[in-house]
Amino acid sequence: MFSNKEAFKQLFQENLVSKLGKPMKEAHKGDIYTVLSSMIREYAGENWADTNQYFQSNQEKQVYYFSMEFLIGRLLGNNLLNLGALELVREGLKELGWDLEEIEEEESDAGLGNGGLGRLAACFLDSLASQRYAGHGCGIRYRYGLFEQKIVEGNQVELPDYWLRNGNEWEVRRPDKKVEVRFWGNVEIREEEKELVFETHNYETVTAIPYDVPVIGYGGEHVNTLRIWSAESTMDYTQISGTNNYYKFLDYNRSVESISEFLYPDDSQYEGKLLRLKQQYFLCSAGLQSILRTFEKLELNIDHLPEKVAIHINDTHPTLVIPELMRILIDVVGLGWAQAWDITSRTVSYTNHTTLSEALEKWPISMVKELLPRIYMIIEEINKQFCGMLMKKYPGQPEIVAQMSIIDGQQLKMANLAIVGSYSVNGVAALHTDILKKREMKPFYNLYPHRFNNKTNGITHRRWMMHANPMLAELISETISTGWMNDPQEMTGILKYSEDRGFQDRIHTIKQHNKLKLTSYIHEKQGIVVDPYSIFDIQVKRLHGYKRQLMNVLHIMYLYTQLKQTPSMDIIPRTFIFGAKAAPSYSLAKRIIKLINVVADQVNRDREVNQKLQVIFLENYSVSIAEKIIPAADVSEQISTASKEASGTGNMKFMMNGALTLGTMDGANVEMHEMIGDDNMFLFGLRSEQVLDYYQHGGYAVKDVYDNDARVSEVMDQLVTSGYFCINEHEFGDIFDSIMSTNDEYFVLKDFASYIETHKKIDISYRNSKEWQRKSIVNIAHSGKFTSDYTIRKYASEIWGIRN
Ligand code: 26V
Repeated sequence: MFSNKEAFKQLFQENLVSKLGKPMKEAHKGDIYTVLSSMIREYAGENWADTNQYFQSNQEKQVYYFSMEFLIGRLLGNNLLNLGALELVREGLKELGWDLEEIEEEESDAGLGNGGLGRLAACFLDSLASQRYAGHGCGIRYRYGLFEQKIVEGNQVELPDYWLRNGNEWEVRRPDKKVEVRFWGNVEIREEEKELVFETHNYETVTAIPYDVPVIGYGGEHVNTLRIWSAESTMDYTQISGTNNYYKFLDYNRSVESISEFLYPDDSQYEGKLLRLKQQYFLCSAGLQSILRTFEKLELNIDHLPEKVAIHINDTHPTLVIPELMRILIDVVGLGWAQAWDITSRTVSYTNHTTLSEALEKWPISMVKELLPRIYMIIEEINKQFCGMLMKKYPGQPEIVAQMSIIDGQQLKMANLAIVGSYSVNGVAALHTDILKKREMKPFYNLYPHRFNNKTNGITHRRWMMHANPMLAELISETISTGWMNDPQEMTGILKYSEDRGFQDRIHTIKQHNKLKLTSYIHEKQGIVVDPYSIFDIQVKRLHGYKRQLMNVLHIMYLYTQLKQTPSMDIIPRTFIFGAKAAPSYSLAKRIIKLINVVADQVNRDREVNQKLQVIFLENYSVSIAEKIIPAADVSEQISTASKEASGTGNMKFMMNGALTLGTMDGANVEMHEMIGDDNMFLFGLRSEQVLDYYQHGGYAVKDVYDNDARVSEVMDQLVTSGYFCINEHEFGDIFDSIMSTNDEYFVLKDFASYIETHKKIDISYRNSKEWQRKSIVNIAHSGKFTSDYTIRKYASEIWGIRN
């Protein structure tokens, strides 16, 4: 992009002056970041326009990926990488006296997501653009991302994450592309020329303004769009009647703008729930209107919509695209029901990301009816026709109809609506899809077997290897040349060096380098000196019961107790590292964070054990922190209760960076195991069929395990009595009870013995460095199968019908 380093330096200094009016000697890091990123964005602008022009003139089919979350993280480094300008800019800046890595730290993470589902959407955008597919993101521009986590006296405290504080260099506000979204009102039904006409009156209008972020593909030529919508009021205060209209006007503005204020507002109260529903409809309606505008430019009959547009919904949150598309086709375009339904259900496809019942969305009918009266009528009609068909198909089996109905008593079941209105339903790993077909969605699978398919998740190797672990990327390129960057499955080429001492040593050296780097980060952030030669055993992910961070910390308590009893115990020093945010209303999850911090404090201060055992809880886990942690991991903890983790994507990031997985046969771990075998990962615990069988029979007898395994009872008792830990009497009684009185819903104690034994195997295995490196190489080599490039190719050919 810049012809050479000198040209870059020259241009950069000119931009500094023209954009900020500053000479180099007065600039600070933030200025350098601002100028550099705006230059990159402007540069990408040309290819962005060309890409759009190309789509338009070729009438290319476009995919729109609707998601409430896009956890894109920082963009500067990745954009430079994809533009092929990373090294040149690094060198140029260095000569101007700046360190690129430090400049990258100036960017705030776009935390427009919560966890795996949002990060997957971001990896998909990168893979779509990098493989030159016409695929765009459609989301909400939340003013506040997921909260910023502080740990105060061991407890999680949530602060607002105002990621836009210093502006956002990557986005372009496009007021010319605004659309209107309507809420509330009442529907009037008239007959006109023997057709029913539906007209909503007394609605409230919200203006949706799009902000476009270029998604720069690898190579820099292909640039797609992430379009995020912001809610604004367009009313001026003279339009509000009555006295005090100025204050009413302010209130009104605030209520409109609140739609795009927060990601996942607290929905424990009615108001919060309503706001979430508003957000979902806002995204769906704004996104659809803008898609249809683009489609109109093709001047094709509306029948052609499914040939030119694919709409994908990332979990059920954007399911309202189905009735909204119906509404537009019927009320605006003027189609009849059957034709509208045919078009809609050939345009929309749906991914399910979880089987946890609490995450399966249901909305109170009364709320939907009031907020979206016309949409509710359409949903009712979809359901009426669907149930009518079911009754014919399953005569005398009303229980099947009841189970599959979209409207269930006073609730709207979003997954049911999503399945009925889509032509494709996919799970995110083979096991997960299997569970959907055989259990959670069985009646739907029986009805529509061809709709169901699997698409195992993947991650972008550009961010998670090339950018996060440049030394490893360099070593791979040196060894097998650079072809793997475009085709990551070529990484299997390093397999033949897995026994090569020289190669193993270099893998080891790189890991050590990354560990040292993480060590200094931890020191800088938390003031703790970590032993860089210890095993880095890492669990980073959202905090949830099923992910079993609790089992991990109970095991640490077990190890600590053992070391106190036998200080000379021979173990390889281990550093356990956690990073996790708990949902603000999930109190047990927050208590587990507290427990980890209490244990960490004591272990780290205890000079008798801290040479062998250390525990770190890293504050505010985020994409950019993940990029620092993952390349430094020796052991990747993927220890969910089998059957509960739909796929996991952290597991893949660790594998790609050479960590060995300690995991259950859950989610995509199963497929990792298929690739690399028992020898190259550490599996333990119940299998999913066993877990599901237990669930069917009311669980297992937790008391028996507690009574019969001293390792279990000893650790559990220390939650509520002062044993080796300075834990007050009953201090963690709530955690104790959460296991003992829920019959250990997540099988923490049932799997505990097997977890301990497997940790011992890790200790033994790590002693043989040659063997460890060999395993690590095998993991890296096979990680190409788990790239989002591969996954996206499958979506493209098997679901969306698009070519690159
Ligand atoms: C649920 C909720 C519940 C209330 C608070 C906000 C919120 C936000 C999202 C969700 C749905 C969570 C679904 C999800 O993130 N699933 C994860 O998706 C990953 C990508 O497919 C997958 O790797 C993980 O295994 C799966 O847990």
